[in-house]
This record gives sequence, C-alpha cells and structure tokens, in this order.
Amino acid sequence: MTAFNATGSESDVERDEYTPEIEPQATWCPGCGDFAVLKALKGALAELGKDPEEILLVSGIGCSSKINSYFDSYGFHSIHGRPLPIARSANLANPDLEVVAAGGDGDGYGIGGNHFTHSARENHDMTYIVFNNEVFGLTKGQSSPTSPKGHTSKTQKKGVAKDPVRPLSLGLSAGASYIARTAAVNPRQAQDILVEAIQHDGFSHVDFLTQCPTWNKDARQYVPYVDVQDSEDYDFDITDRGEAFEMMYETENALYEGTVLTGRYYRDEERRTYREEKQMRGEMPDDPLVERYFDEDYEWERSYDLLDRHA
Ligand SMILES: Cc1ncc(C[n+]2csc(CCOP(=O)(O)OP(=O)(O)O)c2C)c(N)n1
Ligand code: SF4
Repeated sequence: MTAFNATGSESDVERDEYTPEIEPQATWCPGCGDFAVLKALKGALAELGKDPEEILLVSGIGCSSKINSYFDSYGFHSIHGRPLPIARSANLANPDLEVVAAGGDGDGYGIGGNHFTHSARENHDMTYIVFNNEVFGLTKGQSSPTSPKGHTSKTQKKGVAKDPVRPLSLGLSAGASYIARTAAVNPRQAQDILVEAIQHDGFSHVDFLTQCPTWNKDARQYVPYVDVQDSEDYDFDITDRGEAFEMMYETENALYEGTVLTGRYYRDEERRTYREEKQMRGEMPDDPLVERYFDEDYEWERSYDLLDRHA
C-alpha cells in the first residue's frame, strides 16, 4: 500500500517496515501514551519515504526510551539523560543518517537538561522527541521536572514545592530552530508535526504529551486540546521569536490551568546548523568522518592538520 504525505506526494515505505521481525514482549502498560509516539513516528517516517536503514533512533533510559525495542532501524538505547550527545556525534560523523533522539521528561529536562539546552544552542540537525508524561514512569511514579507544583507522589507526599520546567520556552531560549508540542490524544497532528520536525534542517524539539495511566492518573493529557495553529484566536507569526515566546508563555500557563494547547510554535529556516557553521569557518571537512573511515586512500594527515589548527 502506498502512503501519502501531508503535501500529497507518495511514498513506498510502509509503517510496518519499522516493526521488528521478532517483536519484543511488550512492557509498556495498556493505555500508555508511548504507543501513540511509536505509531506517529512510524507513520511520519513512512510518509517521508525513509527506509529503516536510513534512520538512527537514539534513546535514554525510561519507559519511553524502550521505544528502540519496538522500532526496527539503527538504534542506540543509551543511558539516562544521555541520548543527545550520542545523537549529535552520530549526526556529525554521518549526516546522511536521519537522527531521531527520544526520551522522557525526566531524561530530557532533568538529568539531561544540560545536553538539551546545548544541543539546541548548537542547532544540531536532528529531531528530539520528549515523551512528557509529567512523571518518572519506569521508576514507579516519582515526580518529574514537569510535574506541576503541588503534585503528590511517593517521593513528594506533601506535594512538589517547585515550579515545573517550561519545556517550550526552555527550548526556544536555548536556540532550537523548530519547536512544537503535540499529544498522544491527537494522532493525526502528532504525525504531521513529526513529518515537519524530521524534514527541518536543524534542532527540532517536539514536546509530546503522553499519558501514564499507571502512575499519573491525574495528568491533564486527557483534556481536549486546542491546536494553536488552527485556532483563529492564536494567529501569530511562527518565524517571529518574540511572538513565539508570548505564545509559549500563554500555552505553558494554560497547561497548568487545565487547557492543553498544542501545535507549532517556532520555525527558523535561516539559521545554520552546527555542521554548516563549522564548515563555513573551515573547521570541518566536507567529507564526513564515516566516509573517511571506510576510504582506504584517505589522507589522514589532512584531519590531523585540521585538529592541530583548532586544538
Ligand atoms: C544516572 C541514572 N540516574 C537514575 C536512574 C534511574 N532512572 C531510570 S529511568 C528514570 C526516570 C524515568 O523517567 P522519564 O525520563 O520521565 O521517563 P518515563 O519512564 O516516564 O518514560 C530514572 C530516575 C538511572 N537509570 N540512571
Ligand atoms: S509506567 Fe506509565 S509510562 Fe511506563 S509503560 Fe506504564 S503507563 Fe507507560
């Protein structure tokens, strides 16, 4: 069967091609929002006509990071909070790979928060999907960086005393050049957003609201969403950083007041990726490391010169 993408062009790649031949024993709970991310990602890559061998999926540790087990492509199931450094290096070594990094809100906005801000700052060409269920799922329900103030859990019996991390504003202030939020309850929008994020040249940050019915029954992820881009009330210029900040401020407050707003918030097509910036400065050769590695005639002296010059 042929898949059609948002612009109507055809792709011969089917969603099922990303399903491993030997399916692992499912360890995601019934009703977990992570299934929706998996489906949307497979759908987006199929829509784009990407073969599984063109993809590298790098994850951290957490329920969400188990996505690698359910996905057939090159993969790297790394350590807690560390998918981005691995994804960055892979992208620099082999820019032909479509690099997707994935993990939970604890993984990305907590322990890996520093990698998140600096990957966005450097505008590495990749898509980063954060499964935001506002809780630590794998370790059984502790409050996470996005749990709202007052959220009670086994570790926060009297309720979280801190304000939550504001992921969209954080991504924008750090320098991500594509930012969107979508939700497991909205599969069509989720797939469209992942198509755009993957196509975007630069660091794409997708905050994906997922539900954890096992440990976070109160999450607002079940509340009906409003698509900011489709709503007449939210007519703004997606390329204007100031307007994006205002929209995010409104959205991130609204989330904690009970309204889930999702959609695209920011897109900067002009900004150079890290690779482009380095190449423009003559600090990175045109031929990627992976090609040099497999090229028996490669003059390694050239790389050493380059290293010396920039040491
Ligand atoms: C360095 C390190 N610290 C802590 C842990 C324990 N740990 C594993 S997963 C996790 C949090 C998972 O929550 P999140 O990243 O939000 O993902 P989810 O399980 O909700 O998808 C923690 C604290 C670990 N594995 N490694
Ligand atoms: S514990 Fe929560 S996040 Fe983990 S698989 Fe179950 S429902 Fe999903």
